[in-house]
Parts: sequence; C-alpha cells; structure tokens
Amino acid sequence: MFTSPFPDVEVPETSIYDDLFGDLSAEDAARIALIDPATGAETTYGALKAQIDAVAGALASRGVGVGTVVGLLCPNVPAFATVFHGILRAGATVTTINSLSTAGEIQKQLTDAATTWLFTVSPLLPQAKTAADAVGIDADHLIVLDGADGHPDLRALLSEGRTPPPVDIDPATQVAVLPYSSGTTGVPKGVMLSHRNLVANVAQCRVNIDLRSSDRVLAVLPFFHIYGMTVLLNLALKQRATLVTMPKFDLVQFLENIQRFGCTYLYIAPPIAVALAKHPIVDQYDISTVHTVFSGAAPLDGETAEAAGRRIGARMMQGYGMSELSPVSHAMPYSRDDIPVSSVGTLLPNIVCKLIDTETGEEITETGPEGTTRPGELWIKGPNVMLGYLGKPEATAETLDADGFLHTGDVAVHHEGGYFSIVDRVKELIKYHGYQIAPAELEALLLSHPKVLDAAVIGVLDEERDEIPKAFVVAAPDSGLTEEDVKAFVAEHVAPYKKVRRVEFVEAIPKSTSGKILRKDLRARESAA
Ligand code: 4UW
Repeated sequence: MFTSPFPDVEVPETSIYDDLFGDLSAEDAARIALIDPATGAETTYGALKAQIDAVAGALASRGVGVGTVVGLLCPNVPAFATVFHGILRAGATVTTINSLSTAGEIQKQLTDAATTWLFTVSPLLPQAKTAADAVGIDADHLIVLDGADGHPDLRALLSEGRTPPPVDIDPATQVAVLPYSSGTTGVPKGVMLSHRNLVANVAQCRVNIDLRSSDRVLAVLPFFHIYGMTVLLNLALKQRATLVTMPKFDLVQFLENIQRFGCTYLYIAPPIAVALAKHPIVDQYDISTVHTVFSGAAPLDGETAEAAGRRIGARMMQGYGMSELSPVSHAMPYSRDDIPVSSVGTLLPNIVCKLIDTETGEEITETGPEGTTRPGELWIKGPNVMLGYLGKPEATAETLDADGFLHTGDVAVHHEGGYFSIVDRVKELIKYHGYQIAPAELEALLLSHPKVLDAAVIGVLDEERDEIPKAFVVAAPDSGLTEEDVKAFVAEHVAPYKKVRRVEFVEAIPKSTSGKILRKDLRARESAA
C-alpha cells in the first residue's frame, strides 16, 4: 500500500457552506470572489454569502430542503456560485448538468436523480423546458436566472430577502451533489458525494497548493464538472481568491481575460496546454501575470506541457482526479520541483492507494531496477471517496470494495520519489477534451437506429493524439447505411463532444460467451491497422 507524504489533515465536521463561509471575516468579506468578464461586474465574498443565504431562504420557503434534488444547468457565470451554494445551504442536493446536453440527455438525468426543481439560464431554456415538461417540472419550479416570461428568476428570489432556517444535516451521510459519471462501465450514473466528501477534498487540496487570496483564477473549466466544482469553485473560494468566470472556452477570449484581469492561476485540461505551447496567437497577449498552470482530466504530454511552461513563463503542474473521488487524489506538490510534469504527483493527505495487477489481481509492491513499479490498476481509499452511485447498489459494489477502496479503472505506476504516472485505462470510459463519453450510451443509441444490427464504441487517438469515439457498426444487409448517416444520427441525439468521429463497418462485433463486447479485441484490431 502507498501512503501520502503529507501528514493527515483534519476534516472539519461541517457542511460545505459552513466550511467555506462559516467564518467569513470582515476583511475577507470585502475581497472580490467573482468577476464576470461579460459585464465587468464584481461580487465580493460578503455579497456572495448574502446572496447564497437569500437563495437558500427563498428555496426553503417553497419547501426545498433535505431530500429535495435540484438540477443546475448553467455555464460558468457568477450566479452559478450563488445558486449552487444556495441549494446546499437550504439542505437540498444539487445535480449539476453539462450545459452542452441535449433535451433528451437533460431529461434522463432529471429522471434518474428524481429532480423536482431546475435552475437554468435563458439561452438554455428551450432544452431545459422540453426536459422539464417531460418529467413534470412546472414552470414555477423552473427558475431562469436571468429571467424569462412565466418563470421565477434570480432577482425575484434575492429580492425576497429571506433568512434561511438552520438545517440539521449529517455531513458524512447527507448527499450534497450528484454529478454524473459512467465510472468504469455502463451509462452515466449519479455519483453521491456527501458534504464531508466535498469538505475533505478542499482540505486535502489546500495542503498541496500555493493558491492565495491575492490570486486571480481563470474559471474556464466548467463548474458543473467535478474538477471545476471542487478545485475551481470551492477551493478558490476557501482560499478567498478571485474567480474570473468564462462560460465557454475560446482561445482569444481566454487570453484576453488573462491579460485584462491579470489572472495568475490557470486550471486547464490538456488541449489548452497544446494551444499554450503551439498557437501563434499566444504571443500577441501579455499573460505574464500567470505563475501556475494546473492540468488534469486527461493525459498530459510532458513535452507539450514543458513547452507551454517555457513559453508563458509559468510553472506547469498536473493532478489526477475522478468524479467518484470528489475528485482529487493525486497532484504535484508545489513544494517540490523534482517531479516531472508528465506524472500526476503524489497522494494528497488522508489517502492511501494500491496498485493491482490487472491479470492476476495481486497487489504490486516491488519496485523495478529503474525505480518504478510495474503498472497496475489504481485503487484509492480516503475521506473523498464517494458514498456510492445513486440507486445502483450493484454498480457501487463493483467499484467500491468492502475495504473502502475505489477501483478507478486507471492504470498507474509508482516512482521511487513517491509520485505516480497514469499509463493506461482499463475501463470503458472515453475522454474527449476532458469530457466523459460513455461507450455504452453511444452503443445503446446506435442500436436504436433501424439499420444498425449491432455496434460497439471505443476510444481511438486522432492525428493530434486526442482521444475520440470510434463506432464499429454492423449494418443491416443491403441497408445502404453510410458513415455519414451514422455520424449524423448520433450527432442529432447527443451533446457535440460525444459525437462519433469515426465509423467502421464490420461483419460482427467481437463478444465473450456471456455477450460482453470484447473491447480489447477491438483495440488490438485498431492498433494493428
Ligand atoms: N491523467 C490521465 C490525468 C487525469 C486522467 C483524470 O470526469 P472524471 O470523473 O473526473 C475528472 C477529474 C479531473 C481532475 C480533477 C481535479 C484535479 O485537480 C485534476 O487535476 C488538476 C483533475 O476528469 O474523469 C475521471 C477520469 O479522467 C481521467 C482518468 O481516466 C479518470 O478516471 N483522468 N485526470 N491527469 N487521465
């Protein structure tokens, strides 16, 4: 078993609201928590806390509290923070929804999470409303933050000026958030993260970072995804730093915002590192204020990261996380400069992990002559490990063992210096630009096409070494089904990042005797091609 180089930290036994805002000093209340580049509007910590309380009060007066699940379909704008923490302060559970989702995808999540209230913004109202109508969420339970006819809006909730009643929750068992993740297999599932999970991961991350109240963090990674939720939103708020929100990624706006607001700290996914290393336009901006760039959510190429760091004169770091881990388990410690950026760093405090041989199931303990272990599946235990998947005891039991270890489905090695590298993935999951794609979801969709007899989806690397979904399709005889037909059909039903980007027609899908798709065989076929 591997242990963290850090001594354990204390995990406060409180709600995430109390952890972040319970002891807000007058000095911190005057600091700027959020900046909206679209309007230049600044929100202080004091104003943010007051708004969160008002939202919680308004929701509580409508009966929202412990046991209510509230959907949040909203890009990164300052109001996300208000509503997210307002819902939690009221004692309810938030299920965050990818803002690129189609109406069908939203509906699935609302149904699975038994959501009875939904917050959104007017540009996303058409798909939000279609989904809300389908699950029976009335117009007065569909709150449109910036306002829309027939719906409550944020200004109205805030203007009620209510004080929320105290809520009695057990931080260890009360589900705070329900982000969706496919885990190691199957379709997206609600990941039950408790208040304690969220509070713990903030406390664990704090040990390891150099993020201060003087920092300005560019929040371009989405808050609805666990990386943005914990590391951008909650961690930056805990540190009393300033978040500059960006609703979507655009390289020019990204650079402009860094220059305009003097951002110092960037959290990115690997494609942004590629742009920082290679795109000519980067030279046209003064982004010299940036001192640290953290990448995660997908494999980062070490050379690209080093080139990006040299070019912009910033320290490049990498972390590893997973929704089921709230999310961070590994990160580069800022206090060490001997760890290569191609690795994911050391274990955070309060975490232990094992590497398990994927063939034999044995724990790997020996270090090889080069100072590195053999690769093994990473199993993780700590206070940030999820409670389980909502309503899916079998999927939970497959992922979370009786000893409390979460089986990540990622393959890692341990190096002598106490740090780890992620070298492979044994789960089905595909990561496109850091976003999750569940092959099982695309396979089920493909099978619903009348001309598709069978289908399987795996991740392959494109020319830029980006992982993309490729579909193997068995077409009905003489159906005339084309690659373009398949791509268009999928594109019509799913968020753009989930599009099938390659199609190959095959005679049959390789399957085990029990009918499971042999993805290994498809991968082998792919690498032989
Ligand atoms: N290298 C290789 C990596 C890496 C990786 C993740 O969508 P989820 O469930 O969650 C995430 C969370 C990422 C994250 C959170 C906090 C943080 O500090 C950080 O680094 C700065 C990253 O993506 O997907 C989880 C899956 O994504 C892959 C891996 O397969 C994991 O199981 N993944 N980080 N550095 N692969």
